[in-house]
Amino acid sequence: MLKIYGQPKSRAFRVLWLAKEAGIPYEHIPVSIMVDNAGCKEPWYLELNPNARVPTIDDDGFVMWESAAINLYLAEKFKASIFPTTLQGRGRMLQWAFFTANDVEPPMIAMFQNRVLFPPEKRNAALADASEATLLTKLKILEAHLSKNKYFGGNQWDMADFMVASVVYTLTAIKYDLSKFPKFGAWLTESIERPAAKEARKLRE
Ligand SMILES: N[C@@H](CCC(=O)N[C@@H](CS)C(=O)NCC(=O)O)C(=O)O
Repeated sequence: MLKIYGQPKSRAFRVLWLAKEAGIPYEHIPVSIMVDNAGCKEPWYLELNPNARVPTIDDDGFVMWESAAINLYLAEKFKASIFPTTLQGRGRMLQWAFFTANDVEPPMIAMFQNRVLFPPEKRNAALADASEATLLTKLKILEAHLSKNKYFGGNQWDMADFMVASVVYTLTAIKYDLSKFPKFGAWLTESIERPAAKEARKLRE
């Protein structure tokens, strides 16, 4: 059976959501992070993921890490109904997946770390502000797309939407004000209210 490693309050959430979205049975091993003796630094875990980060999966002996790559692999392997059926659909999915990973996630996480996650004495306010400024330019691009298209996948919510939503979910977790991005805000609410997303979110409570 598929094993998913990583505590739910981490990027492992993205894989747990995908597993529920695609109806994949799995065993969850909630490897800890950012605590003394974190599981992700233990020798047995480093054998699976030398980068000492979560998530990692073990799919009947096939071990993989990097959340976006894992989700694209699992959605295709398990024939998730949201996986695009055309070459263009898959191209579009990859476009949004790479844009999200390369352009949206880094400033979002830097802002999150320096406003919320790090203890107050370790926060860098200037870095948080600069990261937010960059993030806003990327959110404008997402908003502009959704002003002309219902979804990132086109006419229906598909894996392109999943690859964006599973990352920008963090904005809802920190209750980030999205009022300047009404289309994006509405799309994100719709995304995280999907039954699979709700089930995965329960694991974080
Ligand atoms: N690009 C990686 C990033 C993984 C990552 O940074 N995970 C964090 C948790 S959200 C982690 O394991 N942190 C542990 C640490 O930094 O010690 C992915 O998407 O899987």
